[in-house]
Amino acid sequence: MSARGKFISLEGGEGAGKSTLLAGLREHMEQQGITLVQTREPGGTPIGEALRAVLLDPAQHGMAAETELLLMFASRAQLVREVIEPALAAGRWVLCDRFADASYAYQGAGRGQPSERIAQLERWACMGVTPDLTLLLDLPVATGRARAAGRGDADRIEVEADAFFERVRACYRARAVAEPQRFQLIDASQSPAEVLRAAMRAVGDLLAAERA
Ligand code: Z5A
Repeated sequence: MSARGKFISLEGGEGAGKSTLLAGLREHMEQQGITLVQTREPGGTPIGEALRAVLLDPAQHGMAAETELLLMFASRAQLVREVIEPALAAGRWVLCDRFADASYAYQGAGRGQPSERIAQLERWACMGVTPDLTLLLDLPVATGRARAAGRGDADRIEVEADAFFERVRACYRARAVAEPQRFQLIDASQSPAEVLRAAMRAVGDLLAAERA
């Protein structure tokens, strides 16, 4: 029987460079002989992608914070059961663009939902699945927003004010300080090549621990 796979999540604010990093990291990991499943949140399953469309649709501006939180966890519950847990159990590694930390940052710090409520949902929805490594791409809000601005229409969350994204950033950074074994904070204002190198170092450490 193959060993259980490892779970790596990518987090960060808008325009932090997660998609850019994912492409390079995936290639690097496959060169290391790692069989990989890449997915994203919200989304990653047919049900999750349908929920993502509702969650990010600017026309849904009346969405209550509670509804937003529950839909994020509905997508996550489906992703854990349909994709993440089966992949890990089969010995594959999972690379996920955002996971539960995003709910503490956006729905918790951003929208003001109590973190204990989020923790209860996490216990219920995630079946004990937590990332082995979380790569946090950290950069000033203004820099990330400027990068994302070139992309066209903002989604329902991207239209929030800078203060919302400052709270999101502060929450992510606090979580990284609270869990230094799991988080690797990467300065995302560096060049894409430097960000990739920092991520590869962190993945290399995980791989070395796995092979030891
Ligand atoms: N959300 C939530 O509220 N609660 C939750 O529980 C979850 C999510 C799971 C969708 O996320 C939204 O859902 C998100 C949080 C919320 N809303 N917001 N805001 P998403 O991850 O799909 O979308 P995103 O956060 O908006 O990601 P993004 O803006 O697409 O950013 P990115 O993937 O991190 O960046 P990128 O596309 O790689 O790069 C952006 C641009 O910068 C692009 O032109 C790149 O070429 C450029 N770039 C990238 N890296 C660099 C460097 N190093 N230097 C210079 N330029 C760079």
